[in-house]
Amino acid sequence: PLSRSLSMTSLSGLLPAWEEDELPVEDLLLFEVAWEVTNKVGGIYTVIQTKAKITVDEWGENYYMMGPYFENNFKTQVEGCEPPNPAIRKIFNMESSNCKVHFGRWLIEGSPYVILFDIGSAAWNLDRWKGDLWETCNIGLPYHDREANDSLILGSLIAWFFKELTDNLGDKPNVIGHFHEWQAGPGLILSRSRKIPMATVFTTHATLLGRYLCAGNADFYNNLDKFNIDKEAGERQIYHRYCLERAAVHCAHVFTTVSQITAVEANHMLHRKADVVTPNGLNVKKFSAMHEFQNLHSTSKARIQEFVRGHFYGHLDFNLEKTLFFFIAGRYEFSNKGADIFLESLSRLNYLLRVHRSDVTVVVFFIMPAQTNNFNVESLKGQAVRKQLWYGLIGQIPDMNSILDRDDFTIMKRAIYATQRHSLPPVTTHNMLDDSKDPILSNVRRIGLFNSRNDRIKIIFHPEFLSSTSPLLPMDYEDFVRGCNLGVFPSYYEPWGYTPGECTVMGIPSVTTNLSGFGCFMEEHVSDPAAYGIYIVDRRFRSAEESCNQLTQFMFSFCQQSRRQRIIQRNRTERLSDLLDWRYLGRFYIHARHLALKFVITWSALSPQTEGFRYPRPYSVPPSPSASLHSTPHHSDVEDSDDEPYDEDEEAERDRLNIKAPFVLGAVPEGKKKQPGESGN
Ligand code: G6P
Ligand code: 1S3
Repeated sequence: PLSRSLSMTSLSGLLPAWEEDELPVEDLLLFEVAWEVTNKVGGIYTVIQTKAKITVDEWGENYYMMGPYFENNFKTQVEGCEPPNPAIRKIFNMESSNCKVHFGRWLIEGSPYVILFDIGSAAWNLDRWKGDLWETCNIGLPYHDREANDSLILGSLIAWFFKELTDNLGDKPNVIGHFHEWQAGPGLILSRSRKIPMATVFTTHATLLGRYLCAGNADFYNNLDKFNIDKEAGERQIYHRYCLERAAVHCAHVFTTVSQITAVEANHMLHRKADVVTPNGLNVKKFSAMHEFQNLHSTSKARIQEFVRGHFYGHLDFNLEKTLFFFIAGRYEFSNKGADIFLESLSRLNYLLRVHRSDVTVVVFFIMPAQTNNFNVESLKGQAVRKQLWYGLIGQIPDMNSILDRDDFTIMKRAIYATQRHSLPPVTTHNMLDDSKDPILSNVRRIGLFNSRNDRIKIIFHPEFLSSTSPLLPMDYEDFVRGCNLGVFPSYYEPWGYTPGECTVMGIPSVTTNLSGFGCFMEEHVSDPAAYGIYIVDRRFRSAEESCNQLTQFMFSFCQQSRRQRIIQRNRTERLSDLLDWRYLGRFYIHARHLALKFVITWSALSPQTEGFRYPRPYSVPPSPSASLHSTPHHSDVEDSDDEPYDEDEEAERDRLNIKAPFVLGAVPEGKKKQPGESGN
């Protein structure tokens, strides 16, 4: 049977019981519409791709995703098949030469059904559909905006599909359409204006104006209520897109955003309060052995060390055992992603480590794609020298009886000469197309961190996403993250931000901010986030200067931890994974669907309670209690011995026991319990 009720207790010992009436999903069809279905462009792809499994678990054959058709994506990611549902099959059978629609299973976990519309095949209708849109809501799309035009073609096809479907279905079952982001907006606007009987949800993952205004260096959060939004949109030539976005938001039965902070932003930029906040989750994979992720850290770290040996050949005068790896990764939006304050803080951290005569070195990776002209010779040479040394000298153990052979001396001399170098190890691994104007490189020049011997901070800018087939750093992103010690994401504009969450589920501590959805979520739900390896920089109530100092302090105290403290902290970080698991966060989507359904059918199901909860401070005290501060890992005067026995299971168990008691989701005070449908409406 398709009816299922979720009992969260059965999913994780940490998660509280959650009562919900069964949703008779056999009477419903759920369609999720997004431009990024089978089409990786940005963060929305991660949302729908990772969420698929739990949605299919709940909805089975009644769940469909819809988006644009791209031949290559279809060939590589989708297994074509016939629609099993007769009402949908009927539409496919009647499909005329008007447009091409493709059906299949997306080959990801959960294997959801996908319905993909060939935009090109229907483009000849564009002018007519533009006219329809204008007639319906007075929004005109300029001919040169390809993205907006494509979104209208997709939307018109989707509205047509829903009309046919609901006609075929008659009274039952009912249809829910969940639309993501402005590109899916036209489908929602047209379906509602044509009064198609269906429940609709619209989720925004950022607002168009928010992104534009922040990228333009506006003091965004202090002026949210002061912007003349129509004027701002017009000046940026995005007025029509902004109209589509705003119309979709107001047409939807239920409006959701990915975080509280984006809800506030949307209220100002789009003039509607979010009904539900639907935080982004991940498909968390738990290892059967508890220490597995620590071992993975170790093996991945060894691979990064190998790369660093090559990159710094001739200058490897720092101890790799005392070297930490930090990184920032993501879209190259220099100030939105906080690369600006990160660099400034690194310069201050360098100073602090030097004046404290620290023996710790930090190698910092910037993984942000920029325009390049392949790897640079110096970086490739570094790796070649490392391999030559390894295979030439260490790879083959020399025969002691013939060690004085002339050939051996020659090989040794050549290897040693090869390690001599007259230039500093390069900051960037690639030839940059715009080296002189590149914001990261310009700031590196300003702060003077050129990988010189005296600096404790070394910088490596890898302006391309990582790949396991790279000749330079052959690791995929996940392995790379596992091998690092700290992810640093001090974003200014970040509606959610998956990067620190991805670190968390791999047990890697990270820095985020209280301007990112993820940071606010952690601040709200975890009592002492830093103790769990989530450092939240205050970029909301502090000046840039103060935020820089705070970030510097976070990184400095991280550098002062012993290895043992880092291991403990990683264990704690990993324990927060449950909080980010779709099996838990999926409930907010369920809640949004319930609310939407109430608009179109009489519905007696209880809405799930999604009231607040908090992870308590970890119970266990740090192993080196030299400071009497609370449990945030801190430096001990005497470095812990790395060999000291340490029972991770015991520590985990103590934390677990402690978490259980105060961790009550939906603990609404008596008499204040919400009635079905009350929440958010
Ligand atoms: C994991 C491994 C340990 C290793 C440690 C390195 O915990 O199980 O064997 O020593 O990682 O940690 P670090 O924080 O120094 O990278
Ligand atoms: C958006 O993608 P972005 O990186 O352009 O949506 C993501 C998924 O909801 C979100 O994590 C991110 O903060 C937004 O910015």
